Amino acid sequence: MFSKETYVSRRAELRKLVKSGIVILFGNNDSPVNYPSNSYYPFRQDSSFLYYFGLNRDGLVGVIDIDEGTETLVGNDIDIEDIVWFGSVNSVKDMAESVGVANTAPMKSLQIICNNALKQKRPIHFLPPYRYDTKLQIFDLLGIHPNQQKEAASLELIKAVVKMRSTKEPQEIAEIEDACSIGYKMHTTAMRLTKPGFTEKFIGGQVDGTAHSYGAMVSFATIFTQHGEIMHGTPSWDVLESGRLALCDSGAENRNNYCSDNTRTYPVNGKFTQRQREIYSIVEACHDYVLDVAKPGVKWYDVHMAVCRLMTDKLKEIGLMKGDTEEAVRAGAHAMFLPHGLGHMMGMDVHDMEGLGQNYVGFDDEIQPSTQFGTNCLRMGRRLEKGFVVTDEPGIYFIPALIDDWKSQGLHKDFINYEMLETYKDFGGIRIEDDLLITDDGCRFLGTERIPYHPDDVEEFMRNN
Ligand SMILES: [Mn+2]
Repeated sequence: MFSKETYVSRRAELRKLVKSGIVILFGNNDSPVNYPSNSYYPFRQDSSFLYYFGLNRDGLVGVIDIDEGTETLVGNDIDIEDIVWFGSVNSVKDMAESVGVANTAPMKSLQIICNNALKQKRPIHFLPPYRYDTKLQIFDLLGIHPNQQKEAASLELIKAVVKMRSTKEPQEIAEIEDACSIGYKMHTTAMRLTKPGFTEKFIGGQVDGTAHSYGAMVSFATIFTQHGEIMHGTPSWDVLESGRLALCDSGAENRNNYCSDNTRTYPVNGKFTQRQREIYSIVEACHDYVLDVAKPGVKWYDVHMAVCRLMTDKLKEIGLMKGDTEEAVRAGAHAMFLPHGLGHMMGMDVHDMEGLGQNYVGFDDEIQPSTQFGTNCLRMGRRLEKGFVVTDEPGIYFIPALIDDWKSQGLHKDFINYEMLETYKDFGGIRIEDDLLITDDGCRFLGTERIPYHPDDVEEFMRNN
């Protein structure tokens, strides 16, 4: 949690941006796993609520009446039974005071606040809800059916929140650096333990346990797999085999709810084969290229497309692609190998603010999302600004089903060497991912320690650990 002043000034800025009406920011509630009192642990607060109210407790709602200039923390104080089971916690009044909010009210008064605003036809601003209990709460309060709540969410509020959360404050950067340092420990733990004979489950569990032992949680479900070509390949019971590659995509969410997100791919037996090293070096070149070109004013969409062209050039050199590079990329042929985007915003959410809508977070009037296969997965296209944090995560994948599908249609056969590609069906996939901070005139990696990724460094690390 940051200082009281941080939250006071963020809310003041939000009031200025939204201009009029009532802003209601819903905090999250505990979420049951298999029966009501067995909740997912640890509790995860809503990120926008955290950004403006800083309080990491369930059952809270923040109300900002812009016209009247008042702020209210809505929530119920816990009763004696709760104290018996969970110990004492701060009162709602104390919590409000700690983040500079003057007023508090019990949860039942939220309906009265809403009824009054509705009667006066004042704008009520809320963000698109993503949890069903919040959707029900909004249904009760405002009478908007859950199916219509995404459309009914306030565009003014969404745009204001995106504008503020996109640019990270120095204290937020420090938190992301802290998450990256835990991420470093998670990844190097996996690299140290990866050896033939262990299961993916075991390594994945050690990665998660490393995050937990530093007081963090994972920023998303850990990916650890020998099937790197499956984008979200969670750890299976498969045993690690010599000669194959293991891909680990994981990150920490630190104690103040800031994330890291890195991917490394390495040989299970510690030594790349010639063919693995060839493909790996292309991904490495694409990953490093971004460092040279990402800076304020540059469209992330253009960086993504430049990486696609570089990758195509290099795949042509080894014979997997052919033809004119520009034409191949314009046609979308490269998506056979890179069917996802180069990177996404990162902050308190690992895909930062994704729930507010990709069109507002990653795109704008100037740059709209693409509908072409592959490029349509680019979550961020707009111009970079100082203080943005984005991930740089190119990859090359050999997806047997996609190869068969395109081949049978004769798709992009002028650009793809299907005969050669057939021999790569057992290869898997490679991704290298780091987190970038856009600076005054360029960018830099976040995290003080680099998880080894140059192929010689990877082999040396695995040999010595
Ligand atoms: Mn990522």
